[in-house]
Amino acid sequence: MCVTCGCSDDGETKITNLETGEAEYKHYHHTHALPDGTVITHSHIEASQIHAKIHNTTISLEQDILAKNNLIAAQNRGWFKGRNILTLNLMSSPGAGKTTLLTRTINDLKHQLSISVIEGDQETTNDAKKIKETGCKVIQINTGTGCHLDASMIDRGLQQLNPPLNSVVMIENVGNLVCPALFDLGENAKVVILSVTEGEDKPMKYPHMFRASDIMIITKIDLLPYVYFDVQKCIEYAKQVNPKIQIFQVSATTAAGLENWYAWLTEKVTNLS
Ligand SMILES: Nc1nc2c(ncn2[C@@H]2O[C@H](COP(=O)(O)OP(=O)(O)OP(=O)(O)O)[C@@H](O)[C@H]2O)c(=O)[nH]1
Ligand SMILES: [Mg+2]
Repeated sequence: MCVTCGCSDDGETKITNLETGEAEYKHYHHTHALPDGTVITHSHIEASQIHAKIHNTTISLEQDILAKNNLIAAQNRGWFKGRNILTLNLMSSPGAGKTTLLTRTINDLKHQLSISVIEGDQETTNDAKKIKETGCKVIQINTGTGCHLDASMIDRGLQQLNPPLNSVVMIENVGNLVCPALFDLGENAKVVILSVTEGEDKPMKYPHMFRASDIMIITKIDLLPYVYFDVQKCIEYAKQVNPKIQIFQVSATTAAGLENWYAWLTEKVTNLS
């Protein structure tokens, strides 16, 4: 269950290795202990049913889910650190431009950085196929009914991806401006991507995502002449919810502003070791 929106991620998750074409399925079973000692083990259970059974222990269930996730995220973080791998968690609403920015970044930096990708979507391997065309290693995680990636999915995905030492792993999260903010994956930094077609008020409306993020990339700036989007106001709103957030303005199609994003990325890789 997602602790943010309550949607069910208790179903089947599929990890497809784009190198081999092999798919691995994992069926999630969750076990929760209630204060009276009762243990609920469930799969394919709707969040509403869980809430009905244990409605006054919802908070401890949320803490249970997040604590378990944080533990695995810490293990992932150690795994990345031991291999000197920089990992970024890219999040945005659906269609903001994550895959387009990723493919452009990989193509532009492929002679400087070794980048592998974990793609997260509810269904299809479309994005992983686009990434594969760049020639880099990629796996696709399909979350089915789930609305975000979690640390255990990344843990299993890494076994398939097997990224090289001293490299970069980019995680494209499921398109969703709410739930992914809550789930630590063991990444070095969270990057929120906001396109100019979404409106400048999004940092105020979805503050958790912008508060959790280290970087905000305002993208599709080539469309600014055609949409009402006040860049300065957007920056102001983002800084209000997160004064430390670092901001880039780019277009993945015209390449405007990409040099600043690339400079940040390469510096981050250099300072990792
Ligand atoms: N004009 C313009 N269009 C862009 C830019 N970046 C992405 N797009 C377009 O926006 C649409 C969505 O881009 P994607 O990269 O698929 O977005 P996404 O965030 O990966 O989408 P999901 O994975 O479905 O959440 C596509 O039609 C892209 O061509 C940009 O910088 N400028
Ligand atoms: Mg995508």
